[in-house]
Amino acid sequence: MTNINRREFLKTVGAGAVGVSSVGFNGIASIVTCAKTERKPNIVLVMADDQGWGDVGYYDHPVLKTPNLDSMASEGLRFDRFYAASPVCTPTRGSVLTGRHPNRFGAFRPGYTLRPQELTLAEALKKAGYITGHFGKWHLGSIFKGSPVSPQNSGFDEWCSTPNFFDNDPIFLRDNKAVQMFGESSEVTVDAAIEFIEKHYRSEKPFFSVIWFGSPHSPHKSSEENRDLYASSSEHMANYYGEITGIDNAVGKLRKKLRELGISNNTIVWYCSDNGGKDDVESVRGGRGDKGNIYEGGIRIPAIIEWPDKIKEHRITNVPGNTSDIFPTLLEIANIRIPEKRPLDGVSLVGLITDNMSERPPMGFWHFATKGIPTRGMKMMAEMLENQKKGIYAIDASKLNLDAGEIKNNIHWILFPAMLPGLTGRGNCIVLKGKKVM
Ligand SMILES: [Ca+2]
Repeated sequence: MTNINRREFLKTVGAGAVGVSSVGFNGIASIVTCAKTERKPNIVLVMADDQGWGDVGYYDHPVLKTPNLDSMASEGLRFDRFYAASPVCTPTRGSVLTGRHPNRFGAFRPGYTLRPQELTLAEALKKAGYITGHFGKWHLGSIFKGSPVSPQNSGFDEWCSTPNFFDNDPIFLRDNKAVQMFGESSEVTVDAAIEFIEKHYRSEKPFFSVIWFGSPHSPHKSSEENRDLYASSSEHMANYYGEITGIDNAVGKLRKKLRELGISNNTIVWYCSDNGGKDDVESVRGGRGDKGNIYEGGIRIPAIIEWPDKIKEHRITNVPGNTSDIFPTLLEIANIRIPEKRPLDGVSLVGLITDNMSERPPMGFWHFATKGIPTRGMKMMAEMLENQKKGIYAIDASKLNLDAGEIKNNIHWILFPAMLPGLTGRGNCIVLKGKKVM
């Protein structure tokens, strides 16, 4: 999408936007698309980090217990063939926020960033009247205020986030300050999201909350309590399973809170992982290969949608879908138009929600043979917190305050660091002048 299209969109789409959207929806007369006067559903996206397809209790895992995910799967729509757009973190996460294949937005491996020109799901929903929040792992570029690819400049009103995966007692960035959190990593993340939900659930506006856990990504450091549940397993595996139990407890806390607040019926909770499990654990990967490989083991992931108002009976689908489909599905539900010429790679899965879809167009996956860029998020946040205690603030937000919408006018070509031989830059993109925008 060009900047002009993006800007046009951000100018024109509104809370009351109605009509048939242009994003490749399947043409089924939808019972879930919001009418002009109907309150749009709240939306919560929840994502695990490196959880293998079968690492859940509801697939009869021999050891692992996930009662809350099992309950969600038994009440909502369970996808048995859902895929990550990429077998690694960053590109998959970008696919969620853009509805596009990672090759199209140029995030080929971990540590690449979103392109500032992308139109994100948070921007689209915000423009249509949603209050938006991001919690936990970002891994789409710098999280600092003013960065063109931070949560702030990617459509999120509020965020409590960290650059990459994290363990217990994480340090998050909130209001552009490093904040020491205390507790099990996934529960801490959900607690921050619940704070956001409690603040806004009475608002006239619906909310959009993205909760991206740092578990069960290595190193596996479970809380003692969760690890003890798997005392008969090796210490390594007990830590891995314990981290998934942490996720499960956090999902349970979220679902309980939505019910307590009386908003669960009109809240969509969409759970999935970001890629398949790794081979350093006995993950149930659902096929050949593991994280990083374009085989079932690298891209097939657990996924569930819960939306009691519209998914009244539990169903299991074998129709394939992938993380690029999240964007067009939610835009159709929220009845948001996007510019017709803007290509998306995902398709709306609303037909699966309405039980009126029996197949999906073919999906493409691509292994881009290049190296990732390390994002040592925990180390960066620890250093920042230490400096902050000494009164040293590493980030001068005014120096980073680029307007992503203006980049095309001034700068004509964007390359990402790993595409330049000899450069191993981290953080935001490198910008060169003099060439035409892709
Ligand atoms: Ca991952």
